[in-house]
Amino acid sequence: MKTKTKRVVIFLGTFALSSMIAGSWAPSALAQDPQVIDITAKRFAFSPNEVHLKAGQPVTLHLVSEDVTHGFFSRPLGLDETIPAKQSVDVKLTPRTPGKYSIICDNFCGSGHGNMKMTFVVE
Ligand SMILES: [Cu+2]
Repeated sequence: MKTKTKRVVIFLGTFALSSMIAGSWAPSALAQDPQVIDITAKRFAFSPNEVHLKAGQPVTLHLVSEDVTHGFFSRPLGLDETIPAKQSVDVKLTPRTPGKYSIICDNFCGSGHGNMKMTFVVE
């Protein structure tokens, strides 16, 4: 009986300690790692088509082309990337000014190329 009570106390103590560690460490670790946003380019669309970002918060854009070479261009955001055919490229971005930004494919990729765009919404 005594041993069982001891075990319960140890169990609860361990649980409380791990909760405290998780509570104090997890949020700061999350705040330090830039958020990774996966964006896929494929004739003639980006997926997802709209991404929401927070002003001042750094993100890493993981851009993947599933077929041919695409562009990823937005003058106001300072983006001018080439995503090589069937490859990926990582781009760091810290948007500063809230607003809606269009990103276009600026590398001719076929007949629907002119409509290949997506939106970043910076809040
Ligand atoms: Cu294109």
